[in-house]
Parts: sequence; structure tokens; C-alpha cells
Amino acid sequence: MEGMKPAKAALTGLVALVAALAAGHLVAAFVGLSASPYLAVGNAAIDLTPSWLKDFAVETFGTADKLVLLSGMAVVLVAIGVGAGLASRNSAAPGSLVAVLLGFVGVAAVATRPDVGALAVLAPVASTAAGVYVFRYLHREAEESDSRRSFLITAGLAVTAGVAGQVFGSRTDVEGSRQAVGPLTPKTKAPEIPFNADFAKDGTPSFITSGEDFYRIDTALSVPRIRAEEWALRVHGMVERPTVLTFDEIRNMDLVEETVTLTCVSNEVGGPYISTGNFIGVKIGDVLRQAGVKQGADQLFSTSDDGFTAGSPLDYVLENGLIAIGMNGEPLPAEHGFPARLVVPGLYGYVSATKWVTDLNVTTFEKDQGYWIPRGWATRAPIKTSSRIDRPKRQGRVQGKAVIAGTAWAQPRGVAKVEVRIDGGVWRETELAADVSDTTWRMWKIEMELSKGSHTVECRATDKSGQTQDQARLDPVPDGATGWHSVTFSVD
Ligand SMILES: Nc1nc2c(c(=O)[nH]1)N[C@H]1C(S)=C(S)[C@@H](COP(=O)(O)O)O[C@H]1N2
Ligand SMILES: [Mo]
Repeated sequence: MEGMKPAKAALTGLVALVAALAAGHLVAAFVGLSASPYLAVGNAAIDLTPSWLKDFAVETFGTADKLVLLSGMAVVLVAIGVGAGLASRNSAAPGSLVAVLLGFVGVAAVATRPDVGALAVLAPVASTAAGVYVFRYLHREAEESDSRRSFLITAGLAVTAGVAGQVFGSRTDVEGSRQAVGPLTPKTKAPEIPFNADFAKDGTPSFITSGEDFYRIDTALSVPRIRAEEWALRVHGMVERPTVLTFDEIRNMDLVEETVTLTCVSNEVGGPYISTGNFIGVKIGDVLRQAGVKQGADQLFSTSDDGFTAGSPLDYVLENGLIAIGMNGEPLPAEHGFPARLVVPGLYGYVSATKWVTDLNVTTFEKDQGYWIPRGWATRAPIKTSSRIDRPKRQGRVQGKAVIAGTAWAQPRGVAKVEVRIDGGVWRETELAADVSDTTWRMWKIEMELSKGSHTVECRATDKSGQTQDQARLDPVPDGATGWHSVTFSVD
């Protein structure tokens, strides 16, 4: 045998690879989409990524980090597929071996996924079988004069299988389930947001963030798709009466509505990971007191459907935490935790705000550690008093009088004062927008007559306990960034 032409050999590897991924994706549609080898390997990679690399990825790509990861994996896989094809010009053995080895990686990744059952390994097994079979088949066909047809048909079948998997896998009708929830009527409504709670006209965010604009941070490559009818919340651990609550049981309890600003610990100074919503739900305290918290417990350990965990100080969440089922008058958006999530004003999201929550374990900090703790983040993380300049933008241009505006937050202490200074001069107090609640952000603005040319503005907030935000520049790791936000702009 003289060996296959390189282009054809490469194509053999590539089509076999696509067939393998597609077969896995199709089977995953029936055993849980996150069993799809591609997604499972991606998710495993996220969980295994060292903290420094993860921090780098978030810093560099922001919330596009997942897209970057999936694209990077695609590039690596294509290289492996092409390489395996090229290495198999004289025999199908090397390519078959590569398919089996990739299969092992897939099985290992799926077997360690917390959100799929035992049947899930069928997906990577199907992937491996399809990869080996298609590779050997195309390898044989390649010798025929009319091999083009076989390649086209196989590639077509593979793409169809992959698309079918995606369609079936996403068939869980989350939207339908959200619609079916109907209106959520809180017994106590959040106070009406006054019209002067933001300075949106002057460049601050609007006080309430819409579902689409709400920042999104999570480790999930595919948004968990859970119907409210199939969802339940287990309450257990150091409690007298462990219970399981259905969605209907929760919605029929006394619902409260609270306006809360959520904040991410990985926000850089001046960063965007902060938003405010009207959350509807039940007090965590109501649920836990019904279950009867035992002496000695100090942590509420919450777990999501996809295996993310967060540990919150028990005393604090008993008083302040919500099991939220609604946001801004509607059931939670799927990306923000439908059917239910935790919301604890005053704590960063990673130690409190578990989305798609399915399990509440009353425990101790000694015994259990949340997802981010072994990855270098602090166990206890109250929100730091902070402020941000939203206008002018960096390198922005201002005509005439300069309006400087932004937001400040210090949940749950509340914001008492925001000051700005220009070019390191004297601090000047800004005008604060209406004070909605100590658990929300507060907008501010100031109008200034400035000389033409370049200027740098800095801001700093003081909370209601009298604490002014730290000037020292600290990175987000391990418990939130500090430092004054500064923006350089020019006056024309
Ligand atoms: N299931 C799950 N819940 C999660 C996370 C996650 O990775 N998985 N991330 C947390 C973090 S770090 C933050 S800041 C908030 C963000 O909530 P949002 O995406 O609704 O804004 O969710 C928290 N809840
Ligand atoms: Mo976060």
C-alpha cells in the first residue's frame, strides 16, 4: 500500500472527530446534555484550572471566558483529529488508538460531573465507538475511487446527529415552565423605587437592572435547564427535621420582595459585575427554623444542580438570606437560577448567591468548603465599601461643564457619602441620589467647571458606619479589590 494522500488522511481524522463528538452529543440529549463529552471536558477543565489561570482568563476575556475555552478546545481537537489522520496514512491503527484515548478522557470527565446520572457515561462511550468506527470506515473507503461520496454522507450524518442532539438536549421546556409559574405575589412588596434613585440621564446605570443587562457569573458551560415541576430543595444536615420542599410549597409560603444589589468578588476596581434586582422569595430563616437548626452549626452550605457550592455564615443568612424564585416581577431568568437561587444582601455572590440551588446543608465551616475556597478565595467575604465612575468614560471628551456621575455600594451598611477629586486636588462631596436601602447601590453625580485639557477624576465612598473606602490598590483575590477608581478624560 502506498499510503493515503495527506489531504484525504487529514480529512479522515477530521470527519471521524466530528462524528465522535456528534454521537456523544446526541446520546447526551437523552442522559443529560452536560454528559456531552465536549461540554463535560470543558467543565472538567474549568474545575481543574489553577486559580491564577482562571483569574487571568476572567481578567482578559471577562464573561467571554467560556467562549474562549470552547473555541480553544475546538482548535486543539481539530489539531488532534488532523494529526491522527495524518499519522494513519498506512494503517488505521494510530487513529483508532487516538479515538480510544480521547474516549478515556471523555469518560473520565463525564464520570466526575455532579449533575448527571450513571447512564451519562453512555455518551462518551458512544463517542468513542463512533470515532473508531467512522475512522476505520473512512480509512477503508478512502481507497475507493468514489470515496468523496462516503466522506460527504458521513460528514452530513455527523452534523445532523450533532444538531439533533443540541435540539433534543435543549428540549427541556424551561420557558414553558417559567410561563406556567404565573404571577408571583409577595405578601410584603419592596418599597417603590423613587424616580430620583438614579442619574441615568447623566450616565449612571438605571437603578433596577433588567434581566438582560444583569451581570452573569457562573462556572456553567451550558445553563442548567430545570423545570420548576421537577425541582425540589433538600434541607438537611444539622437540623431536627430534614425536609424536601417543592417549588409549589415554597411559592405558597409567605413571599417577600426585597431590592438587593448583587456584587461579584472578582470585580476589578471600576468593574462591571454589579447589578440590582427586586428579588421575590422566602426568608431562608423561615425555612431553616421550620427544620430546626441544631446547636453548633455555623455554616449554610448550598449546592446547585450543576455542583457549584457556596458556604455562608449561618447566623447572617438566618436573618438576611432569601431563597429567591422571582426577579423584577417574573420567575427568575434561566441564566440567573430558575427555578430558585439564594440571594444574601451584603455577601459577595461566590459565598452566598447559589443559582439553580437544590440542596441546603446546615453544617460547619470546619467540615465543608465552598467551590472557590480551595481555589484561593476567602472563606468569609463581606462586601467592601466601593465606588465607580460611570461618566465620563476613560479617555472620554467633555464639552463645557463636566458632569461626573457613578455608583457606590456598601451592602448592608449603606452609602453615606461619595467624594471626588480632580487631579489630586481637594475632595468634594457629590450629590447622592435617593437612598433606597442599605442593601442596594447608590448613585451620585457632581457638576464641575474645569479648565480645557486632560484631567483625572477619582472617587471614594464612605459607608454609614463611617468607614471610607481604602485607597490601597488590592487585587480581587482573595476577598475583593480595594482602591479608588480613577478616570482620565479631557475637556474641550
Ligand atoms: N450555580 C452557581 N451559582 C452561582 C455561581 C456559579 O458559578 N454557579 N456563581 C456565583 C457568583 S461568583 C456570583 S457573583 C453570582 C452571580 O449571580 P448572577 O449571575 O445572577 O449575577 O452567582 C453566584 N452563584
Ligand atoms: Mo462572583
